[in-house]
Amino acid sequence: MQPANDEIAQLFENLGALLEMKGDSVFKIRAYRRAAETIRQLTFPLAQAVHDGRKLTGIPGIGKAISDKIHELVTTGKVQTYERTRAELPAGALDLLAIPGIGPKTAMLIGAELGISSVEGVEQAAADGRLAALPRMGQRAADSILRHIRATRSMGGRTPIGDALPAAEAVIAALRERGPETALLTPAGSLRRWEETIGDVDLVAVTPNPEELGRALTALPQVRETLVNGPRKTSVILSLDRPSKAQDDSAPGLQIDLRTGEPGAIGAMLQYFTGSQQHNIRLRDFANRMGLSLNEYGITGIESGQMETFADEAAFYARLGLPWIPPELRAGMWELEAAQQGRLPQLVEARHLRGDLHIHSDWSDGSDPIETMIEAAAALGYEYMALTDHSQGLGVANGLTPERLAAQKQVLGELQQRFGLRILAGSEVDIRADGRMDFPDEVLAGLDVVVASVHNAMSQDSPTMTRRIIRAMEHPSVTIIGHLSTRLLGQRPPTDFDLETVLQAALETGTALEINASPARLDLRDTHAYRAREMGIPLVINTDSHHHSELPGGRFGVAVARRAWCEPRHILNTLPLSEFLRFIQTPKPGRLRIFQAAGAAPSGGNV
Ligand code: DGT
Ligand code: CA
Ligand code: CA
Ligand code: ZN
Repeated sequence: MQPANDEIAQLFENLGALLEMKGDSVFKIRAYRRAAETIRQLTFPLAQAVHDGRKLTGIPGIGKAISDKIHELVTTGKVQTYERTRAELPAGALDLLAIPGIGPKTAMLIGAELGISSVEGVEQAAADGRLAALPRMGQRAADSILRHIRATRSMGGRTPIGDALPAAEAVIAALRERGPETALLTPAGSLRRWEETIGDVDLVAVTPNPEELGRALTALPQVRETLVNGPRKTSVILSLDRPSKAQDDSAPGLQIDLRTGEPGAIGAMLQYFTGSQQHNIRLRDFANRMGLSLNEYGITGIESGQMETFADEAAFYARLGLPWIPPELRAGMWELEAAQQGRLPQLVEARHLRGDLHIHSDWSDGSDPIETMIEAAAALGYEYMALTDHSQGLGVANGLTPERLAAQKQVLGELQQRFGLRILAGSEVDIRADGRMDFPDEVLAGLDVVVASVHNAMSQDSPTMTRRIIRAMEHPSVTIIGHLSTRLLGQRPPTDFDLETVLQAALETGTALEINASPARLDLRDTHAYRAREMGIPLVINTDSHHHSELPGGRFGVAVARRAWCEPRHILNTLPLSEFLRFIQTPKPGRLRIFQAAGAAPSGGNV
């Protein structure tokens, strides 16, 4: 069994933490953390790259020492340095790090002095006074750790962006209404970067009355607990009233960190708290080489000691000789090189979408009549849409028989008379366990758009699932593969398949891949979409709407596409109607040329 990228990343993350406990060199520690971040974002399996003899040292954050350790892990299953370091430290010390407010030094202290190796043990020690009695700890710190343990437990970890963003938007709207005047009040952190899950929501504000803004936040009805209420920073825990099923362990909550800054200096603050941490670290190294140092207040000349402040982010980046970098790209990967070389993409935006090709009605498992869904698409100004109710095999979803599908086509024809947007007849057809389609070929041939999706037998092994998906792609009538991995964020893991082989088949067969924008799915995920885009595969941003209110939800899919560095030319449903029709009416795989003629030739990888 080859270690997956996530496992390799975790090893480096742990190694960094262990070295920090030992008080090792900060540079070494930082290098391991950086490597972990990078490896999590790679779009190819690292173990495979080692087997193929590919050079790893060109990857950002992977130098000789780390590359050697990856080789060691892949070839021997172990990293000696890691095993040795772990043996030197108290058992369970790594687990304690998962508690917010406990850093490596404290974890070490608790393990060594109290012999505690679990979160429950720390909670107990915090409650009975042993924790407060530790050297350099004290009652306040111990209380804060206890509060954090309890808050984290009731929050159950990270929150899917589909829950965090609406909650943050509601807070912003309420503060605008009830708080003091704000010249700026905007998300920062992972939310502004549109990460798929959010640890906590960071807000950055400019206001003449910071204390009042902080108080207004703590007074909102959805706030359950106040962690900090200081002059520059307020932290609270929100109750989430519409939690996704991802976190049903107990009452879910979401932490909000609100920070305020001066109007003339907010550029640096917004930049700093937008992160990512890895982006900031790389940017700081870049600035250091120019003789400049960065912090959340401004940019300081290392020799002169003079600090300059910036009213917005563009001015901040400009001082470093860089164009403004969209937050979605600030991952600490390739964005700095691209910015320096003037190669930043002109990212796709929601306004570029001209159609939605995955929409359900109450004919299958949607909750609205066809007409309501069409009206919602028309209201977004779309030029086209495909109605794609489920096929017969999906009994639970009231899938259509060929007869009902034919009747539905009739209805669509009649409705077309009343609408300006082009209504395409489609279906979301099950890919059966063996890769066959759930409708006969002649039925499929009569449809404009076929979205083929896996909905059952999701635990097949990788070779079987890979063959199954490829067989679906080889079908001449299959336009798009829907939600490729079938994952549900926080609820269902992705299926096992060989990404590179599947992507190659999509390219060879001229089959488009869906970026399913439903915030419960986000499937393709960002890194997979990144690879597909590099290869020149047509990508489609679909909402998979089951209710008319979901049609504007395309923004979550647009965010995935942006994190994958997609421009409009990489997204099939940004094509005008006439070109889109030409695409679907040209037989596979030749239709790929129509897409690529619109500008999306393969761009070649970075690695
Ligand atoms: P999250 O909350 O886990 O989803 O992820 P973020 O990125 O929102 O992280 P958070 O809330 O801890 O911090 C917000 C931003 O503040 C982060 O993206 C970068 C910046 N930041 C925080 N701590 C550090 C740090 O120790 N060093 C640097 N360079 N930046 C930091
Ligand atoms: Ca955050
Ligand atoms: Ca935060
Ligand atoms: Zn589906």
